[in-house]
Amino acid sequence: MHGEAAMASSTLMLFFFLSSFFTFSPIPCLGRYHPLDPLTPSEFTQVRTIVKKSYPSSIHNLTFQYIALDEPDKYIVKSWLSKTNSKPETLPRRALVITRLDKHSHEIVVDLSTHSVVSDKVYAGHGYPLLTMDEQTVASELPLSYKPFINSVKKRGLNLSEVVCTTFSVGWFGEEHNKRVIKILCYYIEGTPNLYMRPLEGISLVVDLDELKIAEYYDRDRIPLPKAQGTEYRLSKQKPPFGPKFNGFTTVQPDGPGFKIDGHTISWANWVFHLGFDVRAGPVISTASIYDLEKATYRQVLYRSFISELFVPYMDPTEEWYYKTFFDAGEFGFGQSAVPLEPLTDCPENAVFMDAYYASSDGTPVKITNAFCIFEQHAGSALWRHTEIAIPGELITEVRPEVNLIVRMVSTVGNYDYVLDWEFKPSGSIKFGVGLTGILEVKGAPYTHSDQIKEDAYGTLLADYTIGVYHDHFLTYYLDLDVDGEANSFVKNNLVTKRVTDHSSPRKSYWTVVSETAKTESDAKIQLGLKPADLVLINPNKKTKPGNNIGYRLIPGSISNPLLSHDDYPQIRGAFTNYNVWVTPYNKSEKWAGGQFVDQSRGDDTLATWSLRNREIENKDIVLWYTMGFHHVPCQEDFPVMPTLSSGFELRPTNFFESNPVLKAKPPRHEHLPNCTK
Ligand SMILES: *[C@@H]1O[C@H](CO)[C@@H](O)[C@H](O)[C@H]1NC(C)=O
Ligand SMILES: *[C@@H]1O[C@H](CO)[C@@H](O)[C@H](O)[C@H]1NC(C)=O
Ligand SMILES: *[C@@H]1O[C@H](CO)[C@@H](O)[C@H](O)[C@H]1NC(C)=O
Ligand SMILES: [Cu+2]
Repeated sequence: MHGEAAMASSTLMLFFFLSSFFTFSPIPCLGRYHPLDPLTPSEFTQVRTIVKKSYPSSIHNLTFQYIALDEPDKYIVKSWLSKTNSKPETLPRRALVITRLDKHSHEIVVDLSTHSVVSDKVYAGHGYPLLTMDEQTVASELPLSYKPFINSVKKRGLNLSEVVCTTFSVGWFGEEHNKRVIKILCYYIEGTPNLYMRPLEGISLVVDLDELKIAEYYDRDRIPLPKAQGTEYRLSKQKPPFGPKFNGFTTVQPDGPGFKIDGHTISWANWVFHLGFDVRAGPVISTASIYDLEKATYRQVLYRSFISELFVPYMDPTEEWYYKTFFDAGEFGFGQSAVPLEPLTDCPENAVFMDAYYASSDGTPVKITNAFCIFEQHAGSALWRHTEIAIPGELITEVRPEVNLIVRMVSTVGNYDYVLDWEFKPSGSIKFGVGLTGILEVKGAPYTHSDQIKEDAYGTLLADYTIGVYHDHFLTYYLDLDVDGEANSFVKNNLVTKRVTDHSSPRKSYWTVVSETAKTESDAKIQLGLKPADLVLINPNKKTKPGNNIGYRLIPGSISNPLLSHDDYPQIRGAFTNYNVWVTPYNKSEKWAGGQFVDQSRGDDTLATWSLRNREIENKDIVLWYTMGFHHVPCQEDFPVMPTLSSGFELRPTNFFESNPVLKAKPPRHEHLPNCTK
């Protein structure tokens, strides 16, 4: 963590915290510790020691595929939060460890307070755990010392020292038996760092991950190598002309940052929430509550939210490409793929940064420096406004400036970069932003002009010998809302056209709201874009003074439904994208929409299969799952690196407050006078 907020001494922090306590009492958490804090480096080391004691390396082949906090039960977290002076030592601290142990997957629960293994189960189902960075690195270097591969490179007249290989999960296509393997494809970096644009198309390898040995090798086609020319993206290597040019810009916060970070708890304006990290999900936002000025108390909104899965199927069914149907969270780890943020470009100058940690495959902690940035964004837009011109002799203009708090992480999964934002608005909205940028995955093809393409090329010709292959990105968010309490219901407020038939009005039609409360899971499966409706999570046990249901509604973002057929293997594994919206009863072990073991999974442990139980969801602790999708038809502007494509969705209070919660928002102080007519 860097920046002013972090430099404050802990006494000073306590003072800040107490002062906010007195302004906004009662603040729902006070103190540095939180039961949902991610594992610390020393806790990772402890876990490693405890597991290695059971399985000494002299006798066992042991790798750690996933280590994370085994989150305490919700009631423990809630009861801890309700006490302002809980001691950290009263918190349960457990870790969930997934290992590969002598070619089996184990799920081990470790208790950190008793230094013991609580349970150890061999996983007998389909699929394999998260791929570690370490095994992928070793696997991708194997070809460089593999004779047949070296010969193939020579035969093409290429230099081995310019070859870089990377790893691709293999998926599942109906095979009865699968070993834990990974595909390796290689690229040429002569004259460019943009390896993805220069595939050695036609060469592929399969590596057995438990043996870390090459299991299969193919050199099938000879396709021209795309040129390095035009693929460079480093500014230092570009040649004139340059442009467009931008003038300098500063953000000044004369009163300092308006938020406080205490451990992993962030409080800002009327919000307080916890920011965690998971090697698989990346950012995890928990126990978000908003202060209600009228009720003079914090009210619960979101218990826990994270990106549960990201499904990215490519649309080329040919031998070299068909398997490319990635699950970026469950296979590659959205957290594991987090990259250090660049101050002043990834985040504005007023941002504060935070590090994150995960465990390497031998269990030692790995630090991601500046994995998160947290900043206030003065949007230069109106939070609300009105100009009143109807009153004779009087002109009223009231405008409140919009200020938001953003938590950002960037996850670079191989070629693609995902910019992930959690944006808190003082109006009570939480916006979930995603920006897609980075480099396309391209296929080498023997074309230099689209006229030469006679059959389906499965993509767009971007440059000589370079096809940007069609694909999708489906991001599935886990949203455990607890709207003003745990027991919630899911309501579809359908907007329905009514005909006026009795000549009571000159009008022939109007629309009205017909509400429908989802009783069971099947009532809540929704493909968006078909019927207009407000989708609201309400607390059926509470009402506003005028009698409306207290709620939060989902304002969807980019709406895309899967186009693969439902019996296609990737879609069976990615069946959780068949609907944009699902609601399930809260179950601590149902977190990963694609299943716990996603690599080579068979779709038997997904949100879609859990939901077949059709459980009751009315007036229960429920979880909302939302999938935001993008169909990506690559275009030339995406080459050689893609300008950010932004989208997002919003959770917005709906009859949650008695009236506009930012009516009395106090504008910030400004240092500079504006440049306008006075
Ligand atoms: C291979 O690399 C060496 C050293 O960088 C260079 O001298 C040689 O010309 C390269 N050969 C080819 C075929 O690019
Ligand atoms: C670990 O795996 C490697 C590769 O399969 C094998 O050669 C070695 O004997 C194994 N070690 C133990 C302790 O089982
Ligand atoms: C929670 O989910 C798991 C996995 O779907 C299931 O096996 C278990 O029975 C569920 N528990 C309850 C109480 O429904
Ligand atoms: Cu894309």
